[in-house]
Amino acid sequence: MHLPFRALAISIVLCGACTATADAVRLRMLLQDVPPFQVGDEVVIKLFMTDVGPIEAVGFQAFLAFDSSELVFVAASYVPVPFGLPVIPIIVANGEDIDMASGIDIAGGQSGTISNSHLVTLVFDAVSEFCLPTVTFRDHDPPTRISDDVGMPILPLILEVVGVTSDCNGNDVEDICDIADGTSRDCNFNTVPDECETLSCPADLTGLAGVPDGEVGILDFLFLLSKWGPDGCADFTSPIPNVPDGIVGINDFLALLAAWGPCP
Ligand SMILES: [Ca+2]
Ligand SMILES: [Ca+2]
Ligand SMILES: [Ca+2]
Ligand SMILES: [Ca+2]
Repeated sequence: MHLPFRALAISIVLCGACTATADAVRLRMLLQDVPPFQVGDEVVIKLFMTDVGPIEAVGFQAFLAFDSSELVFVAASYVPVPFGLPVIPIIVANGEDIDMASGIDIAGGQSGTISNSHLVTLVFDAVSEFCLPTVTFRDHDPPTRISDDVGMPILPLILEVVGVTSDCNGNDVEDICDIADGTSRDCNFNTVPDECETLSCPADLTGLAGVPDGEVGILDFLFLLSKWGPDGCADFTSPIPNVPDGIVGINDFLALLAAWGPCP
């Protein structure tokens, strides 16, 4: 199943005789799966065209590169609307390069568009472990572009590749990946690194479903005992209230007893 994870951040601006990017058109890669990735995982990236106008787009060409130490190319397909006449009919990988180009199908009744459009779906398989896949717009002559009705590039053009979108702890790693690799804890299972949030009921460690249940009781008590020692999710306090100290110990135990009952 592909979840609507949207990742984009790293941008390249292609600009002819222009000075501002306020009216820039964009080609953006959006990751469709939730990172991190393990060997054998499917990695789907969709290429979108957005922010076009007032000049209508009648086609595009894109020259990509991927990291073969992370990914193996599986398949790619054009979306037949708004561009139903591929210039490069079949999208293949040539080494680490992938080329694609398509335009409007005039005979089929298509005309230029300013609509935000999904252009291509790319499918890869992961061949190593990584957080975010490395797929880029590579240098090429002619370059990646969105074209107008006389074949000229519509500029400025911003190229956006998959990048970190959620980094509350500021380590330049996607927070979901921080949690997955153990850099950050997520003891309340909300996919937000715990160091980025203040827990309203820190002694509510678990519940019948294995997640906090709004009550501090026997399940939390037993959970705390099971985690006794270093580096457990039951470490929620220390001699300084509500400041974890890396040890599940007597401070956590006493604070849990003090909080016994429904969460405020
Ligand atoms: Ca992070
Ligand atoms: Ca959390
Ligand atoms: Ca509980
Ligand atoms: Ca503690």
